Amino acid sequence: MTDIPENHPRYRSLVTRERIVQGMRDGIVAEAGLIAHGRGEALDYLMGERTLPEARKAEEIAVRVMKSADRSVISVNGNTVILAAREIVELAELTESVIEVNLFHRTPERISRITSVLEKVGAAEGVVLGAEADARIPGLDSERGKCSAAGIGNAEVILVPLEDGDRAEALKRMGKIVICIDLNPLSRTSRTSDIAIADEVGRALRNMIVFARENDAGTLGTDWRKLVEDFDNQAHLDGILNRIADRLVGLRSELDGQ
Ligand code: PTJ
Repeated sequence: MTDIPENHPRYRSLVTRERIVQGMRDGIVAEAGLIAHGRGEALDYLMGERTLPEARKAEEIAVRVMKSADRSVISVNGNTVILAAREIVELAELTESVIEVNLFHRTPERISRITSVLEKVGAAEGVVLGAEADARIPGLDSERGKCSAAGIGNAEVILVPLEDGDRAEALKRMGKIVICIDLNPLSRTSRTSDIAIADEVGRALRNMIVFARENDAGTLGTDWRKLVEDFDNQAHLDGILNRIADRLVGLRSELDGQ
């Protein structure tokens, strides 16, 4: 790996890039995952690389929904596991969610490598789903359509970090409640989801872990569906876009003043 000096102004970002690149060399991240990461970085930059208040709110509600639903699933792909494997395992424990590996660029080797990463950071052996592919998401012809009957097939609620829009739409058609983590507030995924968390995946999951630990109110029973119904995802995403627009105007003024 390239040696990055700790005093480099973009140290964290560069180290993260190195991890993603190494993940690709190790056969965990898809090649296209590098491009997806770059797009995410650009959007994160526009947000000021911090959790916006709207995203924090969405994270809190998402945790309450995941904790209260009977069958919630966290769907994992290559980028997610390289960026936040520990967080995935911890959030799954705290919300009693099942973890399922579901890949766009699916190969048995990648499924097995991603599963191993999760097991190395604490997932119990044999509990991570995905390899069996004994069910299908109707209307989704890509490899992402292959899923586990006991996981995504049976889920009430699915958390989908770094998603492509087709699957979010197909999951909605199946009647699932979809929560996405996607830095792009304009993406089809964000617009299709019931609850879109426009935040960096690692940051989002860490915030969600804090909420999950704090939220000892127990389950909300069937009321969690009301919580989802009352969440106005479009208005919420407009709020994120307004923050980005304000930041751009602020940055331009700063530069104009120099
Ligand atoms: O591992 P696989 O085979 O399932 O492939 C995964 C990728 C990511 C290649 C695949 O799902 C893909 O092509 O995704 P897209 O369509 O590029 O969408 C990824 C979305 O995630 C984009 O909207 C990015 O802005 C966003 N994104 C990228 N990095 C992050 C992110 N969102 C949150 N946190 C990030 N670190």
